[in-house]
Amino acid sequence: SVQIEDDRTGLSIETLKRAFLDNLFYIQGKFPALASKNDYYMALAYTVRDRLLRRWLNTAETYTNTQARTVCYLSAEFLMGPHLGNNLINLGIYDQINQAMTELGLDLNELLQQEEEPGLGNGGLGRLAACYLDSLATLEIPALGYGIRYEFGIFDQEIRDGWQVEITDKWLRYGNPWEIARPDWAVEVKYGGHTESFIDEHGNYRVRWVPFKVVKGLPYDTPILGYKVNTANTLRLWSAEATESFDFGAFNSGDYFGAVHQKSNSENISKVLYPNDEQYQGKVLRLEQQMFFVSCSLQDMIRILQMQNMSLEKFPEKFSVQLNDTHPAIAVAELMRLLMDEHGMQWDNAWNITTRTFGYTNHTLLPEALERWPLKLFSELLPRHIEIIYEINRRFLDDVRIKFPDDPGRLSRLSLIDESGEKYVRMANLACVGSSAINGVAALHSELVKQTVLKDFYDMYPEKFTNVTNGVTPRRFVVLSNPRMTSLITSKIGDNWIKHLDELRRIEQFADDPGFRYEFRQIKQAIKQDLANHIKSETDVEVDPSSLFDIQVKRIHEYKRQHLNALHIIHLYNRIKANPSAEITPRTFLFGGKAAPGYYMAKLIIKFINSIGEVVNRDPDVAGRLKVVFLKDYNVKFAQRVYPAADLSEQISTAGKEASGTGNMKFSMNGALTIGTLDGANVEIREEVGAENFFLFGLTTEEVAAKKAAGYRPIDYYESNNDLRQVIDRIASGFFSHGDTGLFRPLVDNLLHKDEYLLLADYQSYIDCQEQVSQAYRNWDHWTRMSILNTARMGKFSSDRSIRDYCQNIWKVQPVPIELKD
Ligand code: 26W
Repeated sequence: SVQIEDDRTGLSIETLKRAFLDNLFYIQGKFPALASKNDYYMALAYTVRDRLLRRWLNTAETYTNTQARTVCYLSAEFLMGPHLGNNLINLGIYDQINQAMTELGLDLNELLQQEEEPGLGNGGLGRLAACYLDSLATLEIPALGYGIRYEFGIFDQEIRDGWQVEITDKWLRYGNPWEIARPDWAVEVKYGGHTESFIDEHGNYRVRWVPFKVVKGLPYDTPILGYKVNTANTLRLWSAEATESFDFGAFNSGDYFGAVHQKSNSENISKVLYPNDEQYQGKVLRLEQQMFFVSCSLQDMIRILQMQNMSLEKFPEKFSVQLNDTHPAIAVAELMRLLMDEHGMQWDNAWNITTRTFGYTNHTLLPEALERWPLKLFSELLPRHIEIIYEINRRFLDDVRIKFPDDPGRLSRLSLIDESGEKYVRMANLACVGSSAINGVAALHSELVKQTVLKDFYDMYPEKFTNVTNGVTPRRFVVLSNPRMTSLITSKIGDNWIKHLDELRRIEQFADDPGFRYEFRQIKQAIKQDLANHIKSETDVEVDPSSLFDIQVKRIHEYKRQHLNALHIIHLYNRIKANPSAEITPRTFLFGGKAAPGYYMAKLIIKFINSIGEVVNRDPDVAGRLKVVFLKDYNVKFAQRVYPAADLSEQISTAGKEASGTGNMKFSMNGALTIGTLDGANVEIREEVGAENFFLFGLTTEEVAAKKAAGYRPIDYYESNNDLRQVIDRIASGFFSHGDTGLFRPLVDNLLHKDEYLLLADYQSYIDCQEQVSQAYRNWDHWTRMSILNTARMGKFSSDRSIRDYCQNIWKVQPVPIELKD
């Protein structure tokens, strides 16, 4: 008899084609003849989603039946990137789908490009959350990601006349095939108003909160499939809506306009992602967002617990809740409120449950990034939470007094309320007191956390502090983005390395094999050629794929020092101008990254790079040896193209400023060599790949601190270094700004008279190190050897290792394998 495969689960090429055409007809409502590229993308996305639903539902059922201990990752940002390609890889059906599309006369790559990525994050912190969800699912750990379903994610960046222009990101324009709304599980969140105390029927003191407004949170679920396992966890993002009950009154009293106004006001809460990275701004809407997703998520956890007939006392056994930076730190007060006010628990019991539940990850030491809310604003929006915070603080400071008697300075530094001037609520302090584990994101960073921003908390609770070095997922950032290198590696050592990245060590032996080196280099060349074609079509600039691809892609920030990279370009340019036949290793300088819309200096740096490119790219003396390109709208989709094409990865932050970095890992996994400072995870990358395979320069964290303490004078470097002076003078002269000496003056003045990030102090060391890079690249065979060794030794930086660390040391949670029933 003829076996017909099910249209929604079958994996044969014939079934995949039939299912695809069926979805095109019944979901998109199109015949192939009239279908757009987007219709095809949607039909394919639904075909893939169908194939993962069985895993998703079985996973949910298993977790429910086994009452499995679950990780809840609370994050204001999830920078997921496109789902389609990743799901094909994790389902293990990439090749089948590719063939099915080819047989239908379609190009899978084109369809993949069609996906509008959910850019619900700014940079490192949001992308880390996404990598962690991938690894949690791959390691079969029960986990939920909780966040906000922003209607507008990070802005799209355009470049006009060299300047950044922000365009709203309408990622939901054509619908989102990966999410399913769950209106049954909507919850309500309260804001404003006042509190009233009363004595309940058991004679207990209780508080009732009478809010000014109530907003509904509607959950949207996206499946997060692990790599070649049956586990499909959930990313649950909350969308804000008006509550029916709330606008009903106004509607009935004839205030139609008021009712609709109130409704759109509520929906503002999940409207847009704040585009600031490492720069805190005390905006009420931002606090409303934080409270919104935190309260929705905690209520959801309580619902899950109760649905499984578990007592509230079991909360910390059922859930381990991780706070991704302080953005969700209000959870400490909100869980206390839910347990006491909504579920009648007493303080001591509620506090015990709360502190056993949370862990807090710190992602930055920059003082301007530390969240603190003006007390007045906070109290008006969250009148009940401020009462709870005062009580937490009162009890906490009593503990401090006992441990450190007669130390008023310490008390005021540790207090949850900053009372040194205008009063503020300090969110990092709340996170520290309310959590049982506190971690930094790289070894160096975790040490600095203990010695600087959280020093007093370290003195108070040393046992809470630990390190978990960041990692990235090799599924997205190697397998999906670099299929050619993936096949080469797999042809030598099999494909176990994809789940056990340490096994990449087994390609070390091939670093000595000339044939392997040749193939490795050919692949890098081919990928560079692809990127060159892309650059040509996007910018009309021609870049030479045999030149050294020197790449810096990340958010634009003074501490990341994109302008130090720019100074090096000008140095090389000056050398050519002084001697047009100078021996210069041909280089292509590529930049990408967004600046916070209100960050003037970062936007000027973008203009600066584009202006250098305008001059350098057309100067006949340069004769194509140097090219400078700023690629607009750097995002996950583009990142996947860029990492595999790099020869050199720029990780040049001032030592002590970059908490970890994760781009550094993605580059190195793809065989780029790093030029970098001893900062963040660079330190550990260098340890792993070997000092001889890493280009190190610059001051150490201690040297930076010492130099600043001694009264750093950048102008001294300018005056004593001829080469540096010529570089700065060339900028100041208006050479890169059509003679306008004013355009870059803020940049130049800042460097000469302030230079907070010590570019001038590190300048010569950077230039010398870049010269070594240029020399090394001339011996391409040796370079390729170093490149192979970088890839081979990056096992530590798989996010699987990071997640194992979290599971063992912080979350105390174990895998729950999923069996597939129908
Ligand atoms: C309140 C404003 C604000 C917004 C975002 C302050 C701080 C942030 C983030 C914490 C910034 C961020 O993304 N930090 C990066 O986190 C990565 C993941 O741990 C690290 O690799 C980066 O070094 C760190 O800059």
